[in-house]
Amino acid sequence: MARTVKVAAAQVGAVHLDADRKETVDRLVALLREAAAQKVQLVVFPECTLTTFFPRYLFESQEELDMYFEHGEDVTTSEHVKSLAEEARKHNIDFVLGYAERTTEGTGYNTCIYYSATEGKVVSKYRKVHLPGTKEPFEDPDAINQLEKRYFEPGNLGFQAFRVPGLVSNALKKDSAGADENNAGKGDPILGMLICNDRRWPEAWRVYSLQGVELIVFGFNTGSNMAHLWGSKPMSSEQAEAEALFHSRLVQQANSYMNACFSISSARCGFDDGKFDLIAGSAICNPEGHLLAEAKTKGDELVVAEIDLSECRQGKEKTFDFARHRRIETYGLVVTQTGVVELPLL
Ligand code: CDT
Repeated sequence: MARTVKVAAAQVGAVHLDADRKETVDRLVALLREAAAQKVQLVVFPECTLTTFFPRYLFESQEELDMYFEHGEDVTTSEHVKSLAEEARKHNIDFVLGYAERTTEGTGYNTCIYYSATEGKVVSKYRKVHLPGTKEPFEDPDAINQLEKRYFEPGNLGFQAFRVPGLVSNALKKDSAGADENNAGKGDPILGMLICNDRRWPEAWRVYSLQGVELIVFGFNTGSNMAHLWGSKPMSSEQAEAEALFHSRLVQQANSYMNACFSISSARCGFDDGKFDLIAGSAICNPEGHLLAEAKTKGDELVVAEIDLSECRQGKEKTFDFARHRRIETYGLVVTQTGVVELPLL
């Protein structure tokens, strides 16, 4: 039985340091309206969508830093974001939104939420687990910093997959399911959320796929040339951008295949303040690892595809039937050791 959903990555181009938050949200609303015109059901916005990617800057004052955060428990009721939620309800479109979260206790997280239009509320929240970069800025004044370890705590919500109501018709519900039937792949879609650097860590995808995930969504801010952080050999800025894009596609396609799930990636991209270049390449990928749609620009752009979640069954029941093929007695090091312990010398 087909379980189709029309989905989109809402790629967002340059957002400058002094951008007006309302104007930025208006751009998101415009993308949502375009999605409505194309009968899209789910729109994925990027990581830290509401501001420039501020972890590249060193803020000395807490007050100044706090201007880049959303405060309080529910971002969709905040002054700026509520217009986006209203628009989503009007068109019955779900959305995923990344933002910097300051909790009421004062902790900073790099967060995203899933807003369900049918439910009229946030049904899941995820806080970025893998924070790249450094706590202290580089001494080299020309280096581009990534101070996420300074401004955010690692996410404390784990990788909680969740079912989304209202996206597919005829979803099997627990009241009508037979107790002894195999109901795998028949219920409401199972989703998981990641944020940017998380996409490079196979453990994150695997924890989701062990919960039957059918669609993983994530936003990103990926510098096209971050020589101080990538550790790559010297290359031209064109080569560096091509390489960053290659790795971004590589991890999305490979992990979608190895976990037999669809994925949507959504980029904050373009030249922030005319000098910080972020890659684009927002894309929708199927469970066989093929891209179904990909951004053609480095600006605001809606990347749309219709996906049929029943296509996950092939991988989940054959090549990657975890129950039959995984050998957990051999994987212990993955959860008992963090860094590499190289073998003794011969
Ligand atoms: N935002 C984010 O996580 N960006 C990182 C940049 C790499 S830093 C080495 C990324 O993984 O794309």
